[in-house]
Amino acid sequence: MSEGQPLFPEPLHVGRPNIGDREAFLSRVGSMLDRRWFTNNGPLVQQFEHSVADFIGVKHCVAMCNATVALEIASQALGLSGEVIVPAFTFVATAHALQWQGITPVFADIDPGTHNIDPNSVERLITPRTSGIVGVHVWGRACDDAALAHLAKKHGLKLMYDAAHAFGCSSHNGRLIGGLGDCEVFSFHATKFLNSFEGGAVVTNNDALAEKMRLMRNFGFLDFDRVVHLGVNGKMTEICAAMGLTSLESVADLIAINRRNYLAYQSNLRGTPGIALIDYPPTEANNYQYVVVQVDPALCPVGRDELVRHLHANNILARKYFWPGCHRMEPYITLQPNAWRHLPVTERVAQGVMVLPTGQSVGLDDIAAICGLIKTMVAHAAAR
Ligand code: T4K
Repeated sequence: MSEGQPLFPEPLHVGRPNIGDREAFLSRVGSMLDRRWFTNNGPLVQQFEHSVADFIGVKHCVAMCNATVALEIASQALGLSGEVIVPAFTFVATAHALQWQGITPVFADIDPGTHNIDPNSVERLITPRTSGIVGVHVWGRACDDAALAHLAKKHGLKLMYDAAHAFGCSSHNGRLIGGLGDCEVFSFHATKFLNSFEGGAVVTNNDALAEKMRLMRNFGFLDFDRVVHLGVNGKMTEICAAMGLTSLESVADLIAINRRNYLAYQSNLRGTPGIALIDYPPTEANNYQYVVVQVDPALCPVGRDELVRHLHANNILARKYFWPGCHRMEPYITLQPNAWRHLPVTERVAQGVMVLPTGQSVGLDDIAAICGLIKTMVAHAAAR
């Protein structure tokens, strides 16, 4: 690398999509064109739904156009209203899906170890207006379902999970995420572990809830003419299902690549002061889609933001997910100018986290170069 030139000639993104077997995908697209059936619960969507439900071991998978709409439809179907408790440390879609419908997302703090919603914080926020809790399995690590389910039962609340990151991940008892709470919502966005270009799904073991969501995602149509429910257009298209099915066939390979990359980052960065990757506990399955570095300001001589700037200057587009926390985002500052603002753990974690590129398009040489850059920067800062 000569002075002033970036280490990588082309940007290295966090969230570069993974692609399964191209021939299998193109063949599905070919038969879709032959059928002239492009959307509205077509055969590929139905196959995708069955395959996802079987993979996870749940009764129902209701595929949707994206996870944000899936969260909106699920919260309507569950009858959420008033206030719903969510973590502030999440992608803003979790909160927006509620607020968009006039439901107030009440922001809870997180556990510093798991980065997931802290049940103690949740309990303190329950009021007579609370109708539900939405936990988020951040980085695919499972929420403390036992504690959240206990709270939900005790206070008569609905419990839903945003499992956008968590396809192929399990909780501590080894059960794949998807069967917890009243329902769980996956994202199949291009940047997600399992991608269908755009897409999402609600999975549940509740027959009546699944039935209601099927109506709601299709304007409430029961058949050709009868509209029996309020609804929107939340349908997944056939081409998205074709991609989803193809991705599903590659799950084991993609986990292996992500895990290889994660271990390479871990060994390359070992011993760098104040720099540590978050752990994925051996008792839980994970898809390793997120390589999350925690920068400890007490030990690292260079700050997270300076590291990110330097990485960007070298075409490594590290991300500061989920800075600054939803509670510090403009719409919510305006809407909730009160007590929920100071969430110490969320703020500390959001100040210290950066996510690095992984997936199929990132090789071991790339990882060695990225880690080399980080280590050099830390060493130079220590010598200043
Ligand atoms: N709940 C949670 C907890 C979530 O994390 C998300 C989404 C949702 C709900 C909502 O799910 P969806 O409604 O989207 O199904 C990205 C994703 O867009 C977003 O889906 C995801 N979370 C979030 C964590 O990351 P951004 O704004 O950071 O980045 P974006 O979409 O610009 O993509 C990141 C990078 O990936 C780009 O800089 C370039 C690269 N990229 C992206 C796309 C779309 C590609 O190389 N190719 C592509 O096709 O949100």
